[in-house]
Amino acid sequence: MTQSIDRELSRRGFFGAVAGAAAGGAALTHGDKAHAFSLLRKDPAPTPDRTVPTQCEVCFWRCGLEAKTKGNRILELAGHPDYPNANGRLCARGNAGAAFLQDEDRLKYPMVRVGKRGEGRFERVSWKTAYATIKQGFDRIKETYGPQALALFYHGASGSFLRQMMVAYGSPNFAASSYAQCKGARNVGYKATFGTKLASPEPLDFDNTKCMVFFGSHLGENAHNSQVQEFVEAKARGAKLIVLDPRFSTPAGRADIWMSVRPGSDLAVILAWIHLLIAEGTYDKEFVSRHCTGFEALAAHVADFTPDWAATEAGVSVEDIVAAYRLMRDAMPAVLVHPGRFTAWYGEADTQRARGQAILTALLGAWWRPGGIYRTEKPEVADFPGPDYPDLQPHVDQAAGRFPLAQEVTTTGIREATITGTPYPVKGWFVHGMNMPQSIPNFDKTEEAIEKLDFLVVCDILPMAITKYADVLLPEDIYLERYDDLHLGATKTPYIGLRQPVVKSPYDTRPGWQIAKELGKELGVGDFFAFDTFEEYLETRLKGSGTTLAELKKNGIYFPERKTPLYLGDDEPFHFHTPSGKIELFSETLANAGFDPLPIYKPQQRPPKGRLRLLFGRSPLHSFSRTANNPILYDIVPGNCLWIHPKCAQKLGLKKGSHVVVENDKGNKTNPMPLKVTKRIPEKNVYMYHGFGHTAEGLSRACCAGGNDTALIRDYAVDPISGANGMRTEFVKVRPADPTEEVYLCDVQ
Ligand SMILES: Nc1nc2c(c(=O)[nH]1)N[C@H]1C(S)=C(S)[C@@H](COP(=O)(O)OP(=O)(O)OC[C@H]3O[C@@H](n4cnc5c(=O)[nH]c(N)nc54)[C@H](O)[C@@H]3O)O[C@H]1N2
Ligand SMILES: Nc1nc2c(c(=O)[nH]1)N[C@H]1C(S)=C(S)[C@@H](COP(=O)(O)OP(=O)(O)OC[C@H]3O[C@@H](n4cnc5c(=O)[nH]c(N)nc54)[C@H](O)[C@@H]3O)O[C@H]1N2
Ligand code: SF4
Ligand SMILES: [Mo]
Repeated sequence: MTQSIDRELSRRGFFGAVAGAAAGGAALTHGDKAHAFSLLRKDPAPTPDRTVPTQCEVCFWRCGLEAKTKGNRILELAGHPDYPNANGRLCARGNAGAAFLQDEDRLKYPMVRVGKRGEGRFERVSWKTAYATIKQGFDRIKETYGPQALALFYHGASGSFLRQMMVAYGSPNFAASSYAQCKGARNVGYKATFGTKLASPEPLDFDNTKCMVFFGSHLGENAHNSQVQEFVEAKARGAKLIVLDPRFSTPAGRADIWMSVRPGSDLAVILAWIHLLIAEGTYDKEFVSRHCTGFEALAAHVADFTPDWAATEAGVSVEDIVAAYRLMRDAMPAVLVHPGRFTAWYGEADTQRARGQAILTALLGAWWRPGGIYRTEKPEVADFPGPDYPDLQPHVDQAAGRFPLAQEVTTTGIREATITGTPYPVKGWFVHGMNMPQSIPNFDKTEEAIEKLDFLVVCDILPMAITKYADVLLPEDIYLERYDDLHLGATKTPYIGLRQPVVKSPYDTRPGWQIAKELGKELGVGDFFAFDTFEEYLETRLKGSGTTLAELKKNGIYFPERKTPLYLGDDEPFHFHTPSGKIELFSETLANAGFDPLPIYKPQQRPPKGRLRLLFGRSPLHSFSRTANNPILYDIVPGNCLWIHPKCAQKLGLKKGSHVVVENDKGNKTNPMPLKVTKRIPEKNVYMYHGFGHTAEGLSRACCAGGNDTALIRDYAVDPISGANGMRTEFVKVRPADPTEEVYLCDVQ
């Protein structure tokens, strides 16, 4: 079966894997999996009585959608036609979002712990009791250790109100997994070069590009909706595609040049391209002389980084390196060097690689130029009036003097402080929308930190693994049941978007804003949420914006006039937010902080004998660990397989379709997983989709299905520059599953 899927993927490519499913759920409604959709739709299909525009949050692309409803039931979710991040389509995950409402495993009411922490025994309480219990726990910590001893882990739109609440209460420690475990290194590398971090969606000018360069960025498996659509369109228009990926990924299958680079060697190839642009004098001289500094130093730095050298380092051919260079040269400045998103690969090397990508972009003259990276503008709306926030203590990373260029606090930094008590004790956590056992590496450390806590609050929608450690467990409304704060979109056309309730929660759940407001009042910071209704809050913020809440509720989105040009003007003198005011090829910011000011390539350790490098990526039909239990998505992709090269499989005596266990040297292992033997993954590496192998028994579908990549990642590499956690550093063993071990059947992916 795995093989037929292989064929299916290569035949249909990303159209099949993602965009086909994006076309209004066709893959779900008309395919042989139509039974899954019957969860939502009964025959004969009822006629909707309302269409409500709102936003998806099955991932953080926040696509605009239109929900067709009847009574308190969702009949269909479809892409909003006006939203630039949706273009009238949702990805398969977005289509399946309504199934979260049907999930009987949901958290239904607030609970407090009754057994020992971690035992997972709870009893139902009222919201009032839950708040009072949190107040007691938090106030005790604040009085004994100060407010900095409290920390918030958060990910997702509604977390912003909890952040406000925690900051108002005096905590400087709030961290999202989207920084240290995702795009931290990229943002630091780009900011050091251009003075600005990249927006989400990434400002990629697919409409005008002539050549695209991807490092990883497995679009089509990574299902960021409009980015996949725009990529597909650019390709169809004839734009060239260069893909660096050890694995034959979905875009690799569509590339003009695919280089199966040795993991962690991308920067060697980038340096060779920079070398060629300078040695052959083909870089954009005008752009560089007008906007950049440090060219001489860069030229000296790359003098020895020839294509021959890079080919040996990366394990690719000189011809491919040179041919790719020529494609870029012929297309410049309309070259889209994808900056990447999940860049938590190898630690310091990740900031260095991001610098390399940024410098390459600058030499091609592709920064804020058509066909490269465009300039973003966020629409402005009013703040809701409130008191001044208190002065905050330095957060744990600042107080410890680490990660001088970090743009956010690191999750693992807070965890470290919780374990060691330095630079100061951290005794209370609020975890919102983050399933730490699966998103933060080295769960033993997380568990050790949790044991040291005086108090832990978890707010989630499902009984995920993290919830069993809670002292107080708060159930949030699902995104289709709630308002969130205004969404200020920074695409080519800046926009103000609204998430609004489509249906009412049938349970005793509440939205994040309400939890922050009510709990904030209990904690003595209610003045920060001085609105009676959320509509009042939104209306106040929209004053002077050009639209009103009534309009937004009807249309879902509003486009204020763009004030800044999309591209750099030819004669425009521009002051970049770097120390020199220029694009810094030689980074003063890095030099001043004691780091390499020019991108330094250091080869990664190769797998020792008998070990394979663990690589991982996205299932097109799942988001991280959060969708594994979604009834529809589970039905289609219930778990993951382990990808292995035929030669490695043969050496290990492993057969296609058999079940294997993946282990690290520290005693961590996966559940038995079906083996996918494929040349799409090079020798010495194995690959799996992230987000499976749940251990939470409350997940009636997802529990135990598949392997958990995060469980294997213990020795991650901390980037001293950005604080990000490189997670592709683990070497593993693969063995046949013991015949007595319970296996699950998975016929796909
Ligand atoms: N379906 C779906 N889509 C998603 C998400 C999701 O959960 N589900 N999550 C979204 C989020 S938040 C993020 S951050 C992105 C993540 O997605 P990306 O930003 O695209 O992640 P990458 O790590 O760039 O891409 C994974 C690819 O990197 C390859 N790779 C491994 N090692 C190397 C290497 O050393 N060099 C190179 N060049 N390639 C390598 C792997 O083989 C794999 O094909 O996806 C987003 N889109
Ligand atoms: N090993 C490994 N680790 C990774 C990655 C990887 O590829 N491999 N990817 C990294 C990346 S790129 C990212 S961005 C992060 C993502 O990290 P996380 O955001 O932590 O991802 P999830 O594992 O999906 O956990 C999300 C949690 O939020 C809950 N949730 C979902 N919706 C809501 C809601 O509306 N309200 C509340 N309160 N809770 C909700 C879910 O039930 C789940 O418990 O993970 C990072 N960690
Ligand atoms: S990309 Fe898919 S899952 Fe993510 S917000 Fe858009 S429709 Fe939802
Ligand atoms: Mo991410």
